[in-house]
Amino acid sequence: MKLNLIQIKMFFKILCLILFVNNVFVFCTNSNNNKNNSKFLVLPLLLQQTSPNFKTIPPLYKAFADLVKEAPGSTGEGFKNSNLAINGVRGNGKFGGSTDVYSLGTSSSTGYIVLEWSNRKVTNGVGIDFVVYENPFIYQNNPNEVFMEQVIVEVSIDGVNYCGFDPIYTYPNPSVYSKNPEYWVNFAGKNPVLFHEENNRLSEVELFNLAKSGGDGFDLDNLSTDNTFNIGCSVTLRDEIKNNGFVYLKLVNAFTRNDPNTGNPFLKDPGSFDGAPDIDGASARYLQPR
Ligand SMILES: [Ca+2]
Ligand SMILES: [Ca+2]
Ligand SMILES: [Ca+2]
Repeated sequence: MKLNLIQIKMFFKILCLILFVNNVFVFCTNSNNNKNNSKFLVLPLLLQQTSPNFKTIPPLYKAFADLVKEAPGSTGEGFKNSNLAINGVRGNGKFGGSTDVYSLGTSSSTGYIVLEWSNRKVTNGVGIDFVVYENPFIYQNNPNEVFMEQVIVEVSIDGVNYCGFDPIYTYPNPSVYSKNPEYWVNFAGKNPVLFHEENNRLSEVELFNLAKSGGDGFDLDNLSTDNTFNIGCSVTLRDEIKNNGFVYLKLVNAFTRNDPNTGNPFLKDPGSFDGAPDIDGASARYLQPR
């Protein structure tokens, strides 16, 4: 069978995710962690699961973003099907990544997706206001070592001008990658996803208790006026979003942007296959008609 590049990439991504679900470490991780891997033991499982049956039904929860405004990297196939970012969230727990995900592109022209909530806007209430679900997972029971593919999160009213949350990589040597999520401040793609639309259902209140649901929560009270990435932010826009809500949620592959501390792209886990974040979905706690 002839495989094109995307199919080959998808195969390896599925392979990594499936093996990670079983807490087995293979070539898609940093080789330093591979010393005790037993990848051959899981090949029967792999053969059963290399063709995941992606669910395309709408999510049962109204809190989830349900429209894709932009997904320039989407081909509609496999992990490149942007509908997987609005079809419900199917997390795989602390030690495994969901496969119900849209994988962002790796260039600035393909490495993002813009989601919205049909006919509604997300407003600022008490505490976190929305949650982003990527598919990170903990390495070998150590919560300070997480396999992450970081996401820069921005919000907009008009789909043109955005404000973000001032993402900062704070590791003392910014040229060295850290697997510890505490150094990746204000990024998404850090907290494993526990919620699963069918297998770990939660009330809509529990959905915004991150200890129960997982995912990365953001509070519009923390919205920044920073315009480092030339995204159109201003004090006026920041305040308008804080007071009246936003319509569009933009999720950007972090390494398609430069870290202001180094002038080079934000780092990615050297063990990642392509470093591209995988978006399972997004939910909003406070929704109002537009
Ligand atoms: Ca809030
Ligand atoms: Ca990922
Ligand atoms: Ca999904």
